[in-house]
Amino acid sequence: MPSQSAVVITGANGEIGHALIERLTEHSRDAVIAMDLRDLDASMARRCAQVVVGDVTDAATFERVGEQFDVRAVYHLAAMLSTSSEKQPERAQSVNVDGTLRALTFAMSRSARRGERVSFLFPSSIAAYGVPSLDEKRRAGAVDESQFNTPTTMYGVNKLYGEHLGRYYARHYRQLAQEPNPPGIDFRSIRFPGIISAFTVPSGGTSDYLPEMLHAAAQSKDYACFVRADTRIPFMAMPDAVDALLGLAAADASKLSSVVYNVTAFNPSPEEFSRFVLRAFPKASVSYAPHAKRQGIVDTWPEQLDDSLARKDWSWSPKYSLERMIEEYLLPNVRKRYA
Ligand code: AKB
Repeated sequence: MPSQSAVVITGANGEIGHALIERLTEHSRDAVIAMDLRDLDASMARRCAQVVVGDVTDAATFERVGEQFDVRAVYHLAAMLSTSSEKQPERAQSVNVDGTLRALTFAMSRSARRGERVSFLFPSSIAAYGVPSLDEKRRAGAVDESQFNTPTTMYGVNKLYGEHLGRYYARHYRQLAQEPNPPGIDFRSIRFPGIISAFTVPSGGTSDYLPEMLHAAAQSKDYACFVRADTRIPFMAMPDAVDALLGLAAADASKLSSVVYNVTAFNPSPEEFSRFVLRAFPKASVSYAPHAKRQGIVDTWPEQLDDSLARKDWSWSPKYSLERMIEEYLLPNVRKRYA
């Protein structure tokens, strides 16, 4: 019988993965099993009970998770982000959809073994939205989970489908089967806005311009922003993103009225964000060289998210306003990092 309570984190080497490993290994008794295509840094690997290096599209990768672990939860973070996915849509389908299917199948099999449901946390994205025009984007303001579910990117299509797949596995799996199903999974997902970390520079995303600007400025470099100065989409600080995942994971199932929740914190334009950044790092500079196609993608993402459902159902609330994130989280940590 498996004995050690554990959580599996796929895509453990990504930005959210590192932050989540740190948080879980400091504040939870669950063993952490990290899974990624690439090996983890020694400092991260040291925190984990097992590191599985492998592709999430391959069932064999999941089969290597130790039998001794009672897998209580899966945080399925592995994904190709929006810009990378547009370069290789077929590979994106494989990683973002087939990989999710593998992770769900793994969670189902572990639920049968433990005789209880396995929690499945899925980060979805603002990319699940596709607002048809800039005019409509401005008119729409804060968008709720049910609006504009017509993404224009492969990544957005994959994320939206991942939400549906999770709902199916949690609520309707093999609904015509005669024999009883395993206890199954408790699927919960969050549509994240752009996320800003003081410790990692993202790559492959289309919301990367604010974190790229910050990290360039902290090294006194010039930054040519790939979207217009007045572009507006929602963002949040990495510690709040991790809090959101853990908060939703811990929420009482009877209070949850949905499997998909928006979360958000603030929505500065690059120009507004650059004022804070350049005040802190006056030797840096920011210019604008919009990339028409990437701009086109960001223009289909809402300018703000309505996260009232998350606030109501599981008391979600971000700790960091824009000003607080800059003063208390970003500046002290990026100064240390590039000192
Ligand atoms: C991306 O830009 O692809 C991601 C996202 C918005 O989910 N950061």
